[in-house]
Amino acid sequence: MDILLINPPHPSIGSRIPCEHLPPLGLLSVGGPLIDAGHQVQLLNAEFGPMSTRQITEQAVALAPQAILVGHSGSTSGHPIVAEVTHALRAALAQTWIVYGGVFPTFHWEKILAEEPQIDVIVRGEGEETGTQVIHALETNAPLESVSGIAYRKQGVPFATPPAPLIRNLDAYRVGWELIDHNRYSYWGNRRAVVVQFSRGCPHACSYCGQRTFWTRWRHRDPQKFAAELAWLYRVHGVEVINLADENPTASRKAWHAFLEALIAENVPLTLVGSTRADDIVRDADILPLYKRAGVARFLLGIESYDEETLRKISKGGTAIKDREAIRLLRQHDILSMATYVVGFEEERDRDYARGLKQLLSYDPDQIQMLYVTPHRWTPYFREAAHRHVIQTDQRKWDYKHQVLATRHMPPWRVLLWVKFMEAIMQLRPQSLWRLLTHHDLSIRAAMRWYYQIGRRVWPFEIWSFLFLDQRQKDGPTLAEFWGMSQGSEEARENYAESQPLPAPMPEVI
Ligand code: B12
Ligand code: SF4
Repeated sequence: MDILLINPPHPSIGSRIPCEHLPPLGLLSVGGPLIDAGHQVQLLNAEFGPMSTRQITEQAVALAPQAILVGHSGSTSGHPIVAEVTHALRAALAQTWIVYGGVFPTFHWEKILAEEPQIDVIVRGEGEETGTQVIHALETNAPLESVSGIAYRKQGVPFATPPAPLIRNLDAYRVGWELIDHNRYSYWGNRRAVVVQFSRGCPHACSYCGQRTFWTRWRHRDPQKFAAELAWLYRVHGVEVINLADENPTASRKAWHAFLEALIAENVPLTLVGSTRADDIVRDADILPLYKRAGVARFLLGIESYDEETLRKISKGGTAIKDREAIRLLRQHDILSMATYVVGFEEERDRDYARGLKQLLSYDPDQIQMLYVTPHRWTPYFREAAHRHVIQTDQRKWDYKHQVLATRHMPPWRVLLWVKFMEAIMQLRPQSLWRLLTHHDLSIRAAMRWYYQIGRRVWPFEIWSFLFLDQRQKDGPTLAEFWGMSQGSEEARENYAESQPLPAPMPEVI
C-alpha cells in the first residue's frame, strides 16, 4: 500500500521557538515495520516551515496515498491541529484511509471518533505491530475487529477492540531512519541529532504521570544492539547528539551499565541527553564516570516539587535529600542537571513559592524548567483534581507551559509573576553566570550558552502571550466537566497489559 506519514506542525514553544527540529520518532517507529512489511512509505514533516494546512493538503494530494497515518508526540496539545489537518485531507482525498495514533487518541478515542468523522481508525498503544496489522486489514479487506488495540466506528458507533499485548522484545522492530534526511534535524545548538528509546515505561507510579500508564511495564532494548545502532547513526549519518526519549532509561542499573560499557567500547564521540530519576543517579554514584565517558551531557531530573508533603501526595517516591545529592553528583562529574519545578497546585500561596525558590537555590541545578500541573484524564491525579476549575479551555495550550487550572488563593497573573521571577533568579544568579562563562569543559559551556539563548526568547514570549494572546476563563468548567469523568476503564488497560508475562528482567547485581 502507498502510505503517507504526516507529522503536523505543533503550535507550542517547544516546536516553534528553537530553530531546530528533532525527528518524529513515533512515526518513524511505525514506518520501519511498515516498510519491512513491503509497503511504500513516505514522511511529510510539516514542522518544517511550519507548513500550513493548505500546503500539507496540496502535498498529500500530489502524493495520492492510499492511507495517511498521522500522530504527534505532544499529543494532547497537538490534537486540535491533527483534527484540522485531517479534516482538510478528507475533503481533498475522499478515498484515503486516515489512521491516527499516539498517547492522547489512545485514551480519548471515543470522543474523537464521535467528533471527527474524517478519522477512520485510531491505534491505541504502541504502534509498531498494531499499525502494521491495521494496514494489512485495510489492504485485504479483513474485518477490523480482528485487530487488537484499535478503535473505529462499528455500524456508526465508536468501538474499541481489546488492548494489544505489550511489545516484549523492543529489538524486534526497527526505526525507519531512511524516512528522514538527517541533515535537516538538529538539537543542542545545531548539532545533528536524533531521538531514540533505550527503554519504555517506568517502574514508578507518580500519580500525575500520563506516560507510564501508556507504556505500562518498564522494558529495555538489548544494551549492545542499542549501542551499536547509536554508533551506526554516528558513523553512517553523522549524528552527534542522542536525545533519549525514555521516561526512565536508568531504571535497571544492570542494563544501563551494560549499555554504557557497550557505547564506550564503540568509541564514538556522541553527546547523550535525557531524563531520569534523581534516586537512580544517587544509586549510580560509583559509575557516574562511565556516564561521562559514554557521552552523557545532561539529565533532566523530574524533581517536581521540593516539598516533602507534595512529593508524597503525587506519589513521587523521591526525597529532597536524594534530589539535592543527585545534582551535586552530576556536577562533580561535569554532567549538567536540569531540575523541573511544577506549579499550579490548588492550595499554593506566595509563601510556598518563596519556599520553593529558596529550596531551588539550595539545590543549585544548572538549569531549571518551570511547568504547570496539567492533569490528563487517564492519570490517578485527574480524580483528585476533578473538582478544580479550568481557566484554559484551549486544548492547544495544554502543553505544561500554560496554567490550565485555577488555584484557590492566587490569580493567574501572580502565578506567572512567580514563575518568571524564579526563572530569572535561577538562571541569572551570579553562580550560574559564572559557570556559563568559566566552565572548564568547553562543550558544556556551549550547551549552557545554547540553553540561555533559547531562554532569552522563551521568557519574554511567555509574558507577551499571557498578556496579549492567551484567553483565560474566569468561571470556567470544572476539570470533570471539561474532559469528562476520569478514565477508570482505560487505566484497567494497564492491568490487562501487566497481566501479560514478560521475559525475566536482567538481575540487578553487578
Ligand atoms: C523528544 C520529545 C520532544 C522533542 C521532539 C519531539 C519530536 N520531534 O517528536 C521536543 C523537545 C521538540 C518536544 C516538544 C514538545 N513536547 Co515533548 N517529548 C519528547 C519525548 C521525550 C519523546 C517523544 C518520543 O519520541 N517518544 C517515543 C515515541 C516512540 O513514542 P510516541 O511518539 O508516543 O509513539 C508511539 C505510540 O504513541 C504510537 N504512535 C504515535 N504516533 C502514531 C501515529 C500512528 C498513525 C500510529 C499508528 C501510532 C502512533 O506508536 C509509537 C511507537 O510505539 C516525550 C516523552 C516520551 N517519552 O514519549 C515528550 C512528550 C511527548 N512531550 C510533551 C510535551 C508536552 C511537549 C511540548 C508540548 C512541550 C512544549 N510546551 O513546548 C512540545 C510539543 C511539540 C513536539 N514537537 O512534540 C509531552 C506530551 C504530553 C501529552 N500527553 O500531550 C511528553 C509525553 C512529555 C511528558 N512526559 O509528558 N518534545
Ligand atoms: S518517575 Fe517519571 S516517568 Fe516514572 S512515573 Fe514518575 S513521572 Fe512518570
